[in-house]
Amino acid sequence: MARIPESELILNADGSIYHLNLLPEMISDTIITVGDQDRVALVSKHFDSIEIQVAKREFVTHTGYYKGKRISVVSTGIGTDNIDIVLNELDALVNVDFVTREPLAPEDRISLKIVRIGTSGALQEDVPLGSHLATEYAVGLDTLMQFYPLMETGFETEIAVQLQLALGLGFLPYCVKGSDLLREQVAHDMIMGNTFTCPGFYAPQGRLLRLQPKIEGVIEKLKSFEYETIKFTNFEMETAGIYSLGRLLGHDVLSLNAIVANRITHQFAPNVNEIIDDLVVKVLERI
Ligand code: R1P
Ligand code: URA
Repeated sequence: MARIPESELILNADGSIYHLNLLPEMISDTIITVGDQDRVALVSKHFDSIEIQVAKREFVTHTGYYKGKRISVVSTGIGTDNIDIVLNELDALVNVDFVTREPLAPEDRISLKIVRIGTSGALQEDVPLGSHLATEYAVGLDTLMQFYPLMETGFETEIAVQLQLALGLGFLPYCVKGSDLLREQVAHDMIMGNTFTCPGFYAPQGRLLRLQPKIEGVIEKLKSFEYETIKFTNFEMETAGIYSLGRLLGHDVLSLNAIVANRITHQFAPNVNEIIDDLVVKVLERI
């Protein structure tokens, strides 16, 4: 295996990885990600004990025990550019030897279980505020997968191609399905949906404050987009990046969405923290 140079696998003076500031022994194989760093403590407050608390920039990590299970909670900040950092660094923590700087042999590699708990806006009238939605297919409307050799199934590629046509995009989006096993284990009683991961909160999600979105009627186009049995239920900003890098790196990934806005009925939930807390407890019990 080739040694990874200092400029590629960047380690801090204490040996921790560059952005997450973590040493390999500081994380569990079971990881919950949240977007907002202040939500890390809202998850770890349910732990019986907290063993590790580390913070750098928007990346806050708490590792501890919940009913005997060792779990890490990591904040990602917003967007798939941050997901690129978090997923690659979490993977390096378990699948690269930091002393020799060599990737582990395939038979020694660890597959992480990664569950995103995030907020999301609904794109269909019948996805109510306060509901919990598990993403089956995610479409990335960002360009992260222009830079990785993601292997998509024919079905996934066709969804991406049809969506490019429907929106008149100058680039091909990407489409990727998450882990069936993890979805069944953790989300069996949640709404099953398909998610658009957007490279922004405003025009990319059809929001108009003072700037007119360039794609006319984008909400209506996304709401009514259909390919075979697939319709899309919600918007957010990380899932497709997590699902793609999970597939590329060999980790088991699931994105769970607390629905806090409905873009069709124009409602926003007054009790976001409550909706998330209910989801957190479900995940901690089932993960
Ligand atoms: C936008 O407000 C943020 O909320 C959603 C989006 O994906 C984006 O990160 O998720 P989080 O609540 O997990 O941050
Ligand atoms: N997060 C998003 O990205 N969009 C929403 O509408 C709500 C939360």
